Amino acid sequence: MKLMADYKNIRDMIDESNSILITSHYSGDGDAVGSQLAMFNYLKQLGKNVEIYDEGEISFQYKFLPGFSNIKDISEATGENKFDLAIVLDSSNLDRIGKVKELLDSQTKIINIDHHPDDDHFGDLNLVVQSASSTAEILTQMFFDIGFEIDKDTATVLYAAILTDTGRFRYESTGRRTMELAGLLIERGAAPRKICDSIYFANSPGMTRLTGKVLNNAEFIADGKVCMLEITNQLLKEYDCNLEDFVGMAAYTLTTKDAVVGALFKELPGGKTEVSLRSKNILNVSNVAHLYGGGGHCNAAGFVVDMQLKDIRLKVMDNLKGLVNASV
Ligand SMILES: [Mn+2]
Repeated sequence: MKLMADYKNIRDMIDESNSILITSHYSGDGDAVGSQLAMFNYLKQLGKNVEIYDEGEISFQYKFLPGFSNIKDISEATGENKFDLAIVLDSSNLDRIGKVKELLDSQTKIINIDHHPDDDHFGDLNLVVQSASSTAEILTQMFFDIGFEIDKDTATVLYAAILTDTGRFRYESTGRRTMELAGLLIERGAAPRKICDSIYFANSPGMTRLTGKVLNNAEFIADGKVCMLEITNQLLKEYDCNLEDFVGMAAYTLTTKDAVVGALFKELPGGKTEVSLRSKNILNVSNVAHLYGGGGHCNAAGFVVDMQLKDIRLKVMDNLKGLVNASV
């Protein structure tokens, strides 16, 4: 079986390494954070020297996760950081790990574990399972298959990662196996209510009010099939909020019955704009994200551009209209 062979090769590469780097895509999401922390626990249990370095702000939503303080920002790395092995999780290509790339040298072997359909197999070993809901699902399956004793903390971070990457067990990618593995994680101590509340029901009052403001300004086009939202710097200041607190906002673009495509525009410092795209059914928003150098999945994708919010908004509006019209 190919999976078992991959597991064995992964273990061999780990055994041959003294110093191991774990990383993921910049501005890590729940899957990135949970998968990294789970891998960290596994390698620690094997007695390895291991460090996690990431680039970019991580949402406050994940800071409650056990072991979160083990994730270091790339700015804290010194020239002395040398790694025999890098385990890159949930990142479809090496550019997406950002500046962490600078910690790799020609001697560093790379294990790539991912579930993105556009993964380009950049590793010396690639465990890419497109049918998996999340990278954490791949890891959970692996840990059970190889007999790694999953403790409560590891179960918690894996469960949180699967929960968030499936949109709370809602996306198409949620299969029977996803639920079975989540169930096994509950058996190992993951607490569904506590984890879900800590991630999704932990807004500050300012965030709740700002959410109301953003929703009040929703724009619907193409007979209500496309919904667009925006968060500007001015609004953030007014409500005393941080941009990274609004990772869940894109989901609101699809809460309306007829809306099948959504876009959330966030104003970034330095005249840049982050665009998050969402869709229902077979409408593929990753094609739109690719137009601007981004990536993602069929139903969830995104990109950052060096353009003012109002300018990129007009362009994306046309792209999304085209996407909806082509599907009629
Ligand atoms: Mn993922």
